[in-house]
Amino acid sequence: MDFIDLRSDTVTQPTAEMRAAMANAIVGDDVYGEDPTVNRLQEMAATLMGKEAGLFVPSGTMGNLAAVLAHCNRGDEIILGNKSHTFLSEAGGIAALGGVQPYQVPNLPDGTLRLEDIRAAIRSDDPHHPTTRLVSLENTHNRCGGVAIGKKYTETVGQLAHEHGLYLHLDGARIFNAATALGVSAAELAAPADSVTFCLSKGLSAPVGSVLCGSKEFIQRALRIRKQLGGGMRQAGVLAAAGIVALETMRDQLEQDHARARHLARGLAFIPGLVLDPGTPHTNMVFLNLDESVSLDAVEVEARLSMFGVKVDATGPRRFRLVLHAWVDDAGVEKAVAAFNQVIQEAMI
Ligand code: TLP
Repeated sequence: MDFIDLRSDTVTQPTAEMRAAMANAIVGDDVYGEDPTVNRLQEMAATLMGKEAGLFVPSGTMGNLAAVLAHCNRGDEIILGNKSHTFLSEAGGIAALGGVQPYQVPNLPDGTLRLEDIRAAIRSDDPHHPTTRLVSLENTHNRCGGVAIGKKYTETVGQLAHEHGLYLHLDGARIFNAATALGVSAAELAAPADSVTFCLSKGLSAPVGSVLCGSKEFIQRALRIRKQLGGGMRQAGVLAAAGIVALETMRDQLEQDHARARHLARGLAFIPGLVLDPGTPHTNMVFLNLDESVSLDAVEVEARLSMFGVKVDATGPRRFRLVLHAWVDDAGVEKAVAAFNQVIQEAMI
């Protein structure tokens, strides 16, 4: 069966053009800095982010981890949202591998952190305290509905951080979705941040990889940390080649994904028993809950939908996140709505 896979945009596969570029990539040993394709991707990425330099890493998780470790010493503290991916879904790497303590402040529904909460979290200079070193934001914000965060807010947080001698990191895994939704460039969104990670292997459909960008001096430090983490890859140009095609050809696709997310939300909104989050979708993610009239929980609904060829991820006992991407077309959206309709109707009390 051909599945419609709405679990994540990480399930996207390389396009034919990417596969051709991978097969023909000119490569070298990237640990020696000699892979021309990796170097080209890093330059492209840095330009798109408005930063001096870029570093190709195997994953968004390693990009964020290398950034935190390059900014912080052991025993330092990072201020980040309690719904941030780095806090919730990166296996505690910053603490386990970097000795960096996370200070979580509540994420508001729009993905932001209250400025007064950030201010209150900054430690005074006291030998009892860890040293606050870094603030981290996420854009788009995954757990907060895939919401895009405006550049004004990021500028304000950047200013606040810098006034206190702190750095600002941006987990921009889906920064191109944010840029598309807001009608600004990714570089504008990343400008206030000292470092930014973005992913090639989500909506941009590359098979592997993310790029961490920042100043030359920062990237030099991150390069050593990537090596410590075992992320120094050799002929990585075969992967970077797909990343270059992703940046060249897939950014325009994101608008289409957002339109399909709206289309999906409109279809699901008519199904009794489903309650969509207010304002969803902000970008390529639709969030919804099952109300009490549905006799099944989310895991049971997930299992039944899969029998109709629709894969979804239950993100709570009665909650779903549905993610649109280049591998779901209009017919896929219709198929998903029809499958939900059938499964939910059969489960009405
Ligand atoms: N997110 C994945 C899962 O881990 C939840 C997904 O399906 O959305 N930052 C953000 C905001 C992310 O959403 C993700 C991946 C990452 C970082 C990590 O990227 P990878 O998976 O490449 O390590």
